[in-house]
Amino acid sequence: MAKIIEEVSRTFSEYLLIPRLSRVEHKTGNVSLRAPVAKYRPDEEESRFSLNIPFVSASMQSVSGAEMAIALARLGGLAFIYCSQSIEAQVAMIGRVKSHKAGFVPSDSNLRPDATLADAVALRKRKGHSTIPITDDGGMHGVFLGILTDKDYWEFDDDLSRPVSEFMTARDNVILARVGVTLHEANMKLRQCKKECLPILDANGRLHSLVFKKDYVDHMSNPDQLLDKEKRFAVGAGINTHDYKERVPALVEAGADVLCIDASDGYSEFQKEAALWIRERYGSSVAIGGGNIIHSDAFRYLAEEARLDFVKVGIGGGSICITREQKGIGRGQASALMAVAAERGKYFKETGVYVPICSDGGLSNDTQIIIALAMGADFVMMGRYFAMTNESPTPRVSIGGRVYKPYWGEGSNRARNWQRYNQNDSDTGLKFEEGVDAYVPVVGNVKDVLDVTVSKIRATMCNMGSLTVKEFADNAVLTRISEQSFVEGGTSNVLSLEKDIPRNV
Ligand code: MZP
Repeated sequence: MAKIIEEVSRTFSEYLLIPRLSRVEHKTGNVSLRAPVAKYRPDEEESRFSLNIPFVSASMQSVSGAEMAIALARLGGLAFIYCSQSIEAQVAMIGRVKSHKAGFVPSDSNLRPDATLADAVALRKRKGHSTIPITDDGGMHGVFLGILTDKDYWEFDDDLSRPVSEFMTARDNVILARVGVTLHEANMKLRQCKKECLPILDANGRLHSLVFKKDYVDHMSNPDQLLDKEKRFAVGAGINTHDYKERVPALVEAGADVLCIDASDGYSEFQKEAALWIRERYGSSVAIGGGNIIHSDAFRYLAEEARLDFVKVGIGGGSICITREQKGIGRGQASALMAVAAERGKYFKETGVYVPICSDGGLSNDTQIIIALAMGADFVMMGRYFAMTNESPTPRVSIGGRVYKPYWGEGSNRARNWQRYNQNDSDTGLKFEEGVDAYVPVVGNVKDVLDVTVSKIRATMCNMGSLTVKEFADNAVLTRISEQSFVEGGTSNVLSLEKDIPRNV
């Protein structure tokens, strides 16, 4: 006979936090939002991979492209570039993130000296780089002859058919450094010489890389940036259980730092097979997550048998998701998260291994993010939240005088990501939709919205007498609220300027 879980399935909005004693050290500036992603033994080591803020963007076509990944890594979070595209296209996006900023950047916009100014203008427009090294063969490691920037020519006045050699600053007049110089030394040279870009040459005069002042400025103004060992932005990649044997090697080669098996229901042998295959080949060099799950047995399975680094929680709660309606599977996100967090706690006591949990989907405001962290999520994955920002990969559309962006589920006919829903090999194609095609209002840049969310989390953590995300979850005392106390939490007996008073009054 079917087993019924007596406890009602609950959502985040049914809970509030009770403040704990705030001590003098509980100031927002002292709060750390670092969050582990890879499992670890807290008594002996640090997590192999941690976020500087507990946010990752969903592996979705309408959310996580290269621009989102760059914006999030700059702030300390991580994007999971979607896998519902060809391996080549996904690898190219990872490549764009990895080449975006690094201490020593291999130049991918170069020309031969006999190329024309028109070629330089076209290259600048195509790649977006205004600094173009001129090398003997036009290659990124050719013999360095000079440098051309957009300050060296006037696009609408100069004769575009002239060779770039006539406009470039020739090698003898360029400030250079040799391979072996440290990043600090290179930056100091830029400062001393009041330059924007420093070409680094090898012993044979070949171009090795470029160091930019703007990267240093960017680094200093975003101290939480999430970087890999080579000081490139960190990036995650979604994978599926169908083509991982081809996709994963290409993604790892391209520099993906974290992989996540993207499946609507992750309690499966397909997921275990994929995870173990990757682990066998790459050991612990790349962090591997999986899911999604909503109960304790599934956590055990993925942590113990599939040996995943982190586990994602949530089925059917996503803003564009209709899985609960279509298939009758799912669980209130708060109940799912608490069940998995409790099992994670037991697993930790038994083994000493802490497996991070990500709460994925259904977070529709900052309060819910805060409650998710309090209930034991180490970090949260969001789709809608990021789809609304300028950096999501979709075009802006004006509807009725307001600006929106399209946002669609991976299980919609538009995305046709059948690999996320049918994990077995024989079953291909999307037979029915589990997601919808929708619009969301545009709210601004990722930085603008995250700054506000982060400020609220820091403030709440101080109210809860906590300085780390882990302490916050350990200290959290939550209360269930009635519908009436929910109403009480809003404004009462006043006229709201936004809702109640017509604009022309
Ligand atoms: P949300 O942040 O928009 O509420 O939810 C995003 C999450 O919904 C994703 O991370 C993913 O787990 C899930 N998702 C993506 N597509 C669908 C679908 O088409 C979906 N049903 O449920």
